[in-house]
Amino acid sequence: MSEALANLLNETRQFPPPAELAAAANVTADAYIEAQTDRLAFWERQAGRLTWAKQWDQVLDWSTPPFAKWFVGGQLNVAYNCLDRHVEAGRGDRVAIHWEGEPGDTRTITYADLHRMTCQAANALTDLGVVAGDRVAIYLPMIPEAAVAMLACARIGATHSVVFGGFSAESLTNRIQDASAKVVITADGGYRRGKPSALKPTVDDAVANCPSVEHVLVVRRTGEQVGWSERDHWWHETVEQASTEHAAQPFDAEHPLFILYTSGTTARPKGILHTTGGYLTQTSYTSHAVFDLKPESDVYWCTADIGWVTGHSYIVYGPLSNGVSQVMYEGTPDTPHKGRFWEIVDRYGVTILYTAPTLIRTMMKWGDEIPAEYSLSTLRLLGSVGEPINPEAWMWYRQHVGRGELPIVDTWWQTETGAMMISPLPGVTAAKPGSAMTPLPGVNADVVDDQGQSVPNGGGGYLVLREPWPSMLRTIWGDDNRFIETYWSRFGAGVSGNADDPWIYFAGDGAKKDDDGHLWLLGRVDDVMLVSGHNISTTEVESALVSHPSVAEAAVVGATDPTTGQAIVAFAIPRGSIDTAGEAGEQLIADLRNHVAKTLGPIAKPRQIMLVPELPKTRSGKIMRRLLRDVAENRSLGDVTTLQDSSVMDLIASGMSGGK
Ligand code: 6R9
Repeated sequence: MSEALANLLNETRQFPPPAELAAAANVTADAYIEAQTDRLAFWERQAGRLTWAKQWDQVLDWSTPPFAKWFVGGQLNVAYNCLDRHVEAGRGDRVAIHWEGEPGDTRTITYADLHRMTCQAANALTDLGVVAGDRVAIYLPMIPEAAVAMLACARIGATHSVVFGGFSAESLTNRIQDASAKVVITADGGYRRGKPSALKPTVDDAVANCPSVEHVLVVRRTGEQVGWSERDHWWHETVEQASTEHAAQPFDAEHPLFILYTSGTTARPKGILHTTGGYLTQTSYTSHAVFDLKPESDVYWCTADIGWVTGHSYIVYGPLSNGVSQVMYEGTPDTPHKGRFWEIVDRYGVTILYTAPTLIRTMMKWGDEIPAEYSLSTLRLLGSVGEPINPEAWMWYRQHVGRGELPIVDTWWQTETGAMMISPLPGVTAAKPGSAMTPLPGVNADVVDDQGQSVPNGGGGYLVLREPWPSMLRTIWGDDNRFIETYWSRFGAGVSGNADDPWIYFAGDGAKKDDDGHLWLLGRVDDVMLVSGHNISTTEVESALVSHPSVAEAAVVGATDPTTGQAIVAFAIPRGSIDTAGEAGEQLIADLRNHVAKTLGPIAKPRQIMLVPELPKTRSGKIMRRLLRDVAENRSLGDVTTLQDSSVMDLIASGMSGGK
């Protein structure tokens, strides 16, 4: 990484917060000072934003690293904090969820409604024999019952494991088996791209190989015919008939809240385990601080799927624990038309929008004129998560969605971190396009070299976390050794074996510090290319391509090359109106290669660029570079079940003829 190119560090644009937002912001620059003065006291105060049934005795127990315990001895109920306390405070009539189905059907669910629905589900699960500590798998579309199912598990102390609705029967089987889930909650199906998309048949196939599963609860969403067996129960015949009264029992701060398997860009999925008190403390605090949530007036919308950690932390637990109103949307952004998101923003008066770079780049590709047809005047804050956001995509987001004036919070975090770790504070930070800027108050992040030494400003290396944080993963479900090996054995005490050394968490991402010490994320270190002895980050070449006016989105991989070791192969999606037929395409490819060479230096000039209509992505929107490497090296494709749309690979393969 030390030789990584320095192009992004040339980014000099910087946008201070709007004065009005800064003046009324929930969190000011004092938070950094408070956290620096006494980090544990800072987190203790944030824990105090929640309602605890029993106060903790100790903030952090780090006596057996890397196994942390936060708020030791404390007890609370997560669902109580997300629902009951708002209702008890007289805010039951506030809308919790403005839900919109893909076909256009809508539901308005208040906090009191959500509380009743959750109590019913908690009672129904209890009737099915689920007790605290049991695991429940959730395989649902983006319908309110997904949030209800999660909250009901939390309410009775069952550990949920949400599996993306897009995963295959085999992936579902693996996840159910790994956690020995007792119950599966699913639906007949959901709506995607204008038509019903079945889920129940996948569950039937999966459960056939899962002896641990005693019951399957099925929400009726599409009304399509489904197969039925003795262990199946309709949600409307059980949950919706159950009592709406349920007293939430408090659970220990370290009680397991959920398992979530990390996104399928790597081989064997890891069951990331999160617990109760620390997780809720940090998701709740970061929602308050980074989104500047004003529950009495804001309408918040996170476009993530609930099957992704972003849906867990920033649809369910963070926003609901703060008592804000939010939008939840079932479907895809281009059904029935490409302005669907903007229509939703205007319809519900969305004030805060949290989405992913992949979506922003897709919107860029569709063209500026689409958001221009909508008012978008209620928006006051924009967020991004999931991948590095290229500076040009950041600028487009600010210009075409944010009226050229809204702050953007680029939030870096992982399934493993549970909550945001690095991000601007919207009322404080003068953000730079493409940079996640600084660790949040109470978070100790750094960039280190191969030897684990902190790099100076201007240097690059590996992103690490130097101190435990409240919402950190506690282990990999059933595999403490893999937990230690994966995250704690690259730097620090986990390698040296010296108990005096600090334990250092290795995030797996490359990063840089610019001359001001601001952080730039460079993608997964596995994706860094080695070209003629130079380390080049895929993110930087991608950003260079996206900075060309004809390119909306790009993915870059290193393909084995007999002369250079690895060679840079790029896949680029042209913007909407660009002509790519015949010679025009050849010319564009030549221009792009030169553009990269000019922006980054000749060493970064791609050997080959292919113009493609789509890129393969996981359901959480991350580009699957492993597959693209296979395409670039002409290997067979392996398992593509996690792809958003596997027909994409055919398209890419047919675009292979595109010139060198
Ligand atoms: C929340 C989430 C984690 C990985 C992470 C990094 C990438 C996420 C990012 C970002 C640059 C950001 N990532 N946010 N990279 N800037 N703002 O995405 O969790 O699905 O576990 O992925 O995503 O590579 O290590 P998860």
